[in-house]
Amino acid sequence: MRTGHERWSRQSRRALAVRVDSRFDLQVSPSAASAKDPSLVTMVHWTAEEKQLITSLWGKVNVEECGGEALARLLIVYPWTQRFFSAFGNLSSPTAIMGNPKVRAHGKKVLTSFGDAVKNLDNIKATYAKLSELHCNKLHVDPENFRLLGDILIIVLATRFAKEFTPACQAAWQKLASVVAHALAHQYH
Ligand code: HEG
Repeated sequence: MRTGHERWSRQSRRALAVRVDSRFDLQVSPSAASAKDPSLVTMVHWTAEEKQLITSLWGKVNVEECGGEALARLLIVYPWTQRFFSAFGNLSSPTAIMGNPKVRAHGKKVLTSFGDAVKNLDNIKATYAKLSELHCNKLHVDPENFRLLGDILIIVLATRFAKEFTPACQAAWQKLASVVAHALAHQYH
């Protein structure tokens, strides 16, 4: 009889393999076929299970609480990201950041926008075309920060929804975060 831990590690190794595969898929360079149809370069396939895992968890997410927490944690753990938010007032300590209403409001905005990906899983690149342009050309946000925020969001969700956050759910969300980061980085050259 396998222990719970062993079972979990087996599942999580499988989940990790899926995650690595999906990242690999996203990084394919343009081939002859995709040169004819550029949309093929970033075409992402979602299984019915992945879609279900993503949408059912999303239905429970409070965008203000989770978005506020994710953005606050980004600003705390990776303090260089604070430079984009100099107009947000007091960011002088973790407590100040966690209690800053502008951080919370912006986190809500960001996570609400993340919800557009959930609603448009088959069309994420087009969904973020304008935002990518904004983050690239106007805000000059390093795209690495999209990946960092995605990872933090997964930690927030995994902590708040510990029961539902199975390895398969984790893998589906990791893939989604990766696709969103990729779509937002699309306008960068
Ligand atoms: Mg960005 C504005 C979404 C990551 C820095 N971000 C916005 C807006 C949206 C958005 C919807 C408002 C756009 C508008 O006013 O038209 N951001 C968004 C998503 C993600 C993301 C979906 C990643 C999942 N943003 C992100 C990161 C940083 C950042 C990682 C910086 C570390 N965003 C940023 C800044 C603004 C926005 C500085 C403008 C804030 C303002 O001045 O109101």
